[in-house]
Amino acid sequence: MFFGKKEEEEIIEDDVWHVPDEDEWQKIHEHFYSDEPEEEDAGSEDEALAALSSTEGEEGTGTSEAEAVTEAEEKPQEEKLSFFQKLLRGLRKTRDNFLKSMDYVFRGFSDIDDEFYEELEEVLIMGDLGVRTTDAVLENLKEQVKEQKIKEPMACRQLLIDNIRQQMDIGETAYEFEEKTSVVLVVGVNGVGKTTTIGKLASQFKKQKKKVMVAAADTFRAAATEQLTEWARRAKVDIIAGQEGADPGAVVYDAVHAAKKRGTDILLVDTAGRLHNKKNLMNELSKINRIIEKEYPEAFRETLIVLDATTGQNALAQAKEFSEVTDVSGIVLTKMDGTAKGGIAVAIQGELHVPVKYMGVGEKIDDLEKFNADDYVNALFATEEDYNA
Ligand SMILES: Nc1nc2c(ncn2[C@@H]2O[C@H](COP(=O)(O)OP(=O)(O)OP(=O)(O)O)[C@@H](O)[C@H]2O)c(=O)[nH]1
Ligand SMILES: [Mg+2]
Repeated sequence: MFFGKKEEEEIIEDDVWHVPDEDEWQKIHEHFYSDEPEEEDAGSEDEALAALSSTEGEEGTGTSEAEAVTEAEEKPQEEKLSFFQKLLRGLRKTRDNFLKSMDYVFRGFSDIDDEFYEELEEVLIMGDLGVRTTDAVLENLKEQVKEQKIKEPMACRQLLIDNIRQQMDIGETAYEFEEKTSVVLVVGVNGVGKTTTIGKLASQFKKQKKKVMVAAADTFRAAATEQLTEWARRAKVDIIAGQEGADPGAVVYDAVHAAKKRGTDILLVDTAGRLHNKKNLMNELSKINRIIEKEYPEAFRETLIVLDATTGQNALAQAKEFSEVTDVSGIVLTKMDGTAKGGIAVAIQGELHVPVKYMGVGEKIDDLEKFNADDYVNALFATEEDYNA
């Protein structure tokens, strides 16, 4: 069977489905035609299809497939993992790559010489720690090796780990917004996981008995509002949305007033990741910011930038660009499951000094964890026993 033009037309004719956009087609295509071995996650096929289900309006006219998926998703996950286990699972690829090549260097050299440091530098850069962070880590390490007169490469392994930990140390991460009446603006380029993260956050806050509202200020694509509506339904929270092409500022205005009226604790605002050009995108964010400041000055403000960990150094560049136009107060690193570029978390905290506050470890509603730099470093250098435990 080929999922080509003919089927596309049939799907479009059937009003249960909306027209899949490029990403969705790609997802379907990858799913059905990928040569990769099947993932363990049996729900993913239905999820790919559920992503296409139309759920316009508050009544939720989802298809039966979508409902089945939602029900499955709402069931508590069979396997309850501890935070550290989830972290270990998420960082497996990063750790495998990173630690193996690092230990290869430690074992492969009998002296601490320039060549040893060069090899180590390469490993850190390949692990996506970034040039600046790598330089800082190695500089400290060299000093300590000199001071402590260390001769054995293996003896500086722990020092290296401690230095990486130190790079990530930017003080206690504050989650003040979770306890206040707040507006959380979620920004980032397209496809990084903004909408998914909002769904996950909404669900977590709702479970903590908070009054949560989401605002679909990504009006650039029709599917964006539908997608957020589906997440709002799963998380059982209120949603404020406009028509496709509506002014995102107007949606935010409505949402802010609705939030005030309904006594909402946390308003999560989804924004467009793709606009005609960067200038438009940045102007739109400034406008949204002005509206929130003017209409809701008493609200606590949080701006989370969502970054896709699989993009490595690009993620760092995106964070820098957004920081130029808006006050970014925290970072959400998504897709930490299955990436070998998890080292980017070190580069981000080390260079930007903005805390990574959450980390996405999968596509499901519960796959979002608060980020803890210490646990992260421990997971990155965890032993095989930790993994097999
Ligand atoms: N594996 C994995 N996939 C994720 C994670 N977070 C999001 N995704 C997937 O990434 C894709 C894009 O997520 P969205 O939430 O639509 O991203 P977005 O930033 O809202 O995208 P635009 O609205 O197009 O700008 C979806 O297929 C999500 O399921 C994560 O932590 N892990
Ligand atoms: Mg989105």
